Amino acid sequence: MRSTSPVLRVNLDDDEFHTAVRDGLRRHPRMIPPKFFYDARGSELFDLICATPEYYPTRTETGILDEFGAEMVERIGGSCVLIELGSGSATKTPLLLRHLSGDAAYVPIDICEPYLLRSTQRLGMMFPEMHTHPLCADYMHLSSVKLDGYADRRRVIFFPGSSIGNCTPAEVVQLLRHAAQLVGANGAMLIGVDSKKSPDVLNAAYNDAAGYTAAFNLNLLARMQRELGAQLDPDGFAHYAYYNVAQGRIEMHLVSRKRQTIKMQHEVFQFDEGETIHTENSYKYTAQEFQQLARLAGWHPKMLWTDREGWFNVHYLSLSASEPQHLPHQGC
Ligand code: AVI
Repeated sequence: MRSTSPVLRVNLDDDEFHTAVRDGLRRHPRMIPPKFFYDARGSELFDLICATPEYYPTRTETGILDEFGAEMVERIGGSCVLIELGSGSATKTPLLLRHLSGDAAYVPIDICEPYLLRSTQRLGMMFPEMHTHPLCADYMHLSSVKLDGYADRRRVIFFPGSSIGNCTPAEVVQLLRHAAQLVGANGAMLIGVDSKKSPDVLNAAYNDAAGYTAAFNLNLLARMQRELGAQLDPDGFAHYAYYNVAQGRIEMHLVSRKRQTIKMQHEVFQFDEGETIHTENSYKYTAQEFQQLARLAGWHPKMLWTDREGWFNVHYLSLSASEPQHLPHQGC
């Protein structure tokens, strides 16, 4: 019998968007963290980005999970509690869930409640035996997330999509440390990480011809208008994304097309023409670079699955040093 718990809300601060925008616009260079892209409209636009021909990470990781999902579940154990960080529309999750045992449990964690509800319902219909416990929470504050029950089961974090790339390397280590605390000594993690590759491929992925990435970036301004009453000219800013080779990251910015102001709750922010709001970093890592960060956080890299071109890696990390290690696996 299926059991789906109601959505639990944890660690969400309703005023956080306002504080982040105000503080981010006060500083120079200006910066707003990427987690604020994901209101309902932003989440929809992100799904559209994932389906574009230029945005290779989604289809590449999906291919890896499709081909090696059974092997991955052999490593993590079929009766585990699978905790998905940033589950969103959870389109890749069935590629693992279909190999889990009937008594496995699934804990999707996402910041966007409507998305969490929708994907939980869809997965509940696909896997009627599975126990699901959705958590509406910000995984950037994972230390405040506690899981009850299933004390006898192995806890495994599933963190696909290379969302880890939106953290700085220092934040990666911190997040992986908190993830280790959440799963406990016997825990494990499957994490998707986008690789370094040709700047042409990377630049195209963040500048799709259909304009969804631009709309996703600009939606942040629309969200500021809707939720914070910000007075601004949305056409006064342009989407700008480029691969910063030295930093090994895509940077997204909103560039001011003219001299203008944004007014928000009695505060006026002056922009020069060409001045930007830095809205996202998307770091790309070689397998070795990422494994090094994982080790700093106390994890043992045990296995790696990749595609034929080596564009994307799914790492299996364990907290147990004694678990056997395997060579990289290539496919798709
Ligand atoms: C969610 N995250 C991994 C995406 C990325 O590629 O950094 C977000 C994104 N931004 C623009 N396109 C996609």
